[in-house]
Amino acid sequence: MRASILAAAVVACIAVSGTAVAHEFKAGDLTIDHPSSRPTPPGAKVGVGYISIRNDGTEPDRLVGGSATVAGRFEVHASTIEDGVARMRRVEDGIALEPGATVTLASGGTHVMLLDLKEPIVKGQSFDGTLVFERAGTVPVRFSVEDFGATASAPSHEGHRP
Ligand SMILES: [Cu+2]
Repeated sequence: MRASILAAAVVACIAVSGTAVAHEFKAGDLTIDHPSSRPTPPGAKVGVGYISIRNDGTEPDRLVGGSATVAGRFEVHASTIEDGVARMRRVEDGIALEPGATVTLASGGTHVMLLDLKEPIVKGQSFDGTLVFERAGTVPVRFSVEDFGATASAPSHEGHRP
C-alpha cells in the first residue's frame, strides 16, 4: 500500500515538472497551439511570445495584433539577418494564415514582442493575453512561461528599439 502511494506521488511529480504540457485554444477554424513566453531578467522592459497557429478553414485569416497582461504593448516582429547581424522589425500588416497552413512564431523567426513590461516574466508562471485576427476576431489565450535554453542563441531583445 505504502509503495503504491509513493509511486503515484512520483508520477504526479513528473507530470508537474514537465513544462512542455501542451495547451491549445480554438477560434473558428483556427487552432492556436501552445502560446509561450520566456523568463526576463529583473528590470527588463521587453519579452517575447511564441505561438503556433493552424488554419483548418477554407478562407485565409491574418494575425493583426494582440495583448498581454504583463505588457503595455504587443507587436508582431520579424527577425532578419542584415550584413550578418540579426535585426528585428515590426510587421505592420500582420501575419497571413493561409488555409491548411500552420504558422509558427518562434525564436529566431517571426515572434511576438511584449513591450513596456509591467512586471518580470517568471519561469513556471503564466499570464493571460489575446490574439487579434482579421476574421476570427479577438481570442483569449494564456501564455505559459518556459525556459528551454534555446534563448541563449536567440538575438537579444534588450538592444531592440521599437
Ligand atoms: Cu522583436
